[in-house]
Amino acid sequence: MLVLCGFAFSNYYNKVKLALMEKLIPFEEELIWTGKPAFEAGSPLGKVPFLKTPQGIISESDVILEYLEQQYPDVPLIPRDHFQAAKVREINTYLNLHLELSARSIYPEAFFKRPVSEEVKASAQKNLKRFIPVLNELAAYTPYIAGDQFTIADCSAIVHFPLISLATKLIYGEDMLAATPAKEYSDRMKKMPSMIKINEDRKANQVLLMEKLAPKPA
Ligand SMILES: N[C@@H](CCC(=O)N[C@@H](CS)C(=O)NCC(=O)O)C(=O)O
Repeated sequence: MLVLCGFAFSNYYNKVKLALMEKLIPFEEELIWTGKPAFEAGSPLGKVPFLKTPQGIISESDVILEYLEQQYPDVPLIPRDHFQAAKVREINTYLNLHLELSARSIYPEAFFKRPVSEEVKASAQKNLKRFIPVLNELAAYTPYIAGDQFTIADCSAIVHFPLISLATKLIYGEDMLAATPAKEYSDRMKKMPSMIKINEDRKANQVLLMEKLAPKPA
């Protein structure tokens, strides 16, 4: 049995969880926090998610998705056509490497009351202003982000967009995705049965995470 390790508040964890659920792959979940616990459990950088397989551990969400695709081909999340497959991977890369990673630098202040510098905020805003229109050019939303098939790019978009929206709203006073098709797409996709379950689990885990991060009484 596969074991998805990490915690349900993490968007990267939920990206893999969504792929597992949509591919109808049986799996278990193990709550492991980042840093020392994840490192000691076998994640090379102490990051989550990581996947325990009968053959060993795999880290990095995109690598895990590629493994699932090869090992469990029955419900494909990457088109068979090589060009279409590359276009899906292209959108997926823009979502993770450009959009989410830019927005990630403002999460400490947006979500965890840990101030970030004005330079970091300005740099993230500049990057997002550049990358969001590019994503709009690449994305189809017909009805899925890369076309008529649900793909690994949807697994990224569905979990990243709400965080990017909320973080930019909190830090810049403006949801930078509000005027783009990502908004309507996010509203639609959160009604998927798998996403309803993932969001319930996320909210329950948020309570645990906030308890864990709360300052301990002296
Ligand atoms: N490139 C990684 C990113 C995963 C990631 O950043 N996970 C966060 C939690 S959402 C984490 O582990 N943060 C702790 C750290 O960066 O040390 C992936 O795709 O799996």
